[in-house]
Parts: sequence; structure tokens; C-alpha cells
Amino acid sequence: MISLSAHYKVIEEDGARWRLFWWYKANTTWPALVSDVLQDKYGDCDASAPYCFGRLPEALMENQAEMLGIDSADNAYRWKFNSNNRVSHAVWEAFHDHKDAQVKNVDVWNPKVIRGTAPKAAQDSFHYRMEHGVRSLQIDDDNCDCLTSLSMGHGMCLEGFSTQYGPENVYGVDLLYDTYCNTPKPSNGLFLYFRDDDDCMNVTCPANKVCVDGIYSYVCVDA
Ligand SMILES: [Ca+2]
Ligand SMILES: [Ca+2]
Ligand SMILES: [Ca+2]
Repeated sequence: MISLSAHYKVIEEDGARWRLFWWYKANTTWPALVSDVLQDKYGDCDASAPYCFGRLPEALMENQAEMLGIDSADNAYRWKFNSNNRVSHAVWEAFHDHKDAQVKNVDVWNPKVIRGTAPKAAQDSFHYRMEHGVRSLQIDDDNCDCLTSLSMGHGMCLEGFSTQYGPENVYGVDLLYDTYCNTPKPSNGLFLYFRDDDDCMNVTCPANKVCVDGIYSYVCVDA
């Protein structure tokens, strides 16, 4: 069966094809009813919505998967998942399996920088957990708001939140390149994509059918 999410936007970046799965448009009012930045099963969002808190498709395979992030300041980072890297694996389990995580100062999992500036500190930590009523996540150097790369939901510092870096009860995203100690806010935007190769590339469908790309699959449907 075709994924309903075939309608999510596809882009080309850094020599690969990418499909959108998570987004938060800059200056969107944070939706008060949302209590989890990964609440939506892949494909459940309306493609025209101002935000989508989607997870990775279930059919995606960890050691073949890659993620691309582009923020509203046009920083673009590319991550390659690796089940042997404890930070990568915890991020995968959050985005794919909807599992909470906390790993700190373990394996470095830096993104490839496609545009913009690289994180100032080695990204060797990750957590995904409830903070101020919203299940939030953060990839950084030490599980606290400074020098993050991916930071979505509410700010987080160790087991809680520190008002040293930002005010309480402000939700949104941080930019991928964190100049120092910024916390997530709704004036930033962020778009996350997964690598989705075109499985229709070498397919010839029967007459009157067209090929629709899936995840490691395709289907020929009526034109
Ligand atoms: Ca930090
Ligand atoms: Ca930050
Ligand atoms: Ca595909």
C-alpha cells in the first residue's frame, strides 16, 4: 500500500533526495494542545499545516537512514544514523520508535554541515523527555541548552530546566547552529527530512499506470 505521506514535500540537497517528515514554521503560535514534539505517526499530518510533529516512517531501516535538518537561518545539517553509536541510536529510537532517552557524554555524533556553521562543541549527548508539559528533545554536548544542534520543544538542562538561559514556558525550536546558550522559541523555524531514494528510478509501469515512490518500495497505480 502506498504511504499517504507520499504528498509530503521532496527536495534535493547535497546530492541526495529527501522527504519532509517534521516541520515547524517560524513564527507559528505554539499549539497549546501539543504535549510531545514527536506525537504524530509518519504521514498523519496535513501537508499544508504550519507544523507537523511527525516521527520517521516505520519502514525506514536504521543503518540506511539519514536525516537532514534545515532551519529558518538556512543552516543545513545532515546526520547519518549508525546503530553502533549510542547517541545516534538513542535519536533513532526517539524518532522511529517513540522512546524516551538520556545519554550524556558518550559517543560523538556530529552532523555533516551542508550550509551554515558547525556546532561549536562535539555532539555526544541526547535526551528526549517531558519538560514543562511537553516531551522535548535535544542533541548537544551535555544535556543542557548551550551549544545544541537539534533542540525542539521546551528548553532542557540536565534533569530539569535552567532559567539562566531562557524564560520558562516558551516552546518552539532552536536554530541548528546555537551561537551560545539559546533556548527553543517560536520565532525560529525548522524542517526535518529523511533520505528517500527514488524507487521509481528504474521502474516501467504498465500502460495507463504511474509509479509512486515508497520507502524501499514502489507501486504502480492508475494514472
Ligand atoms: Ca549544552
Ligand atoms: Ca540551545
Ligand atoms: Ca523511496
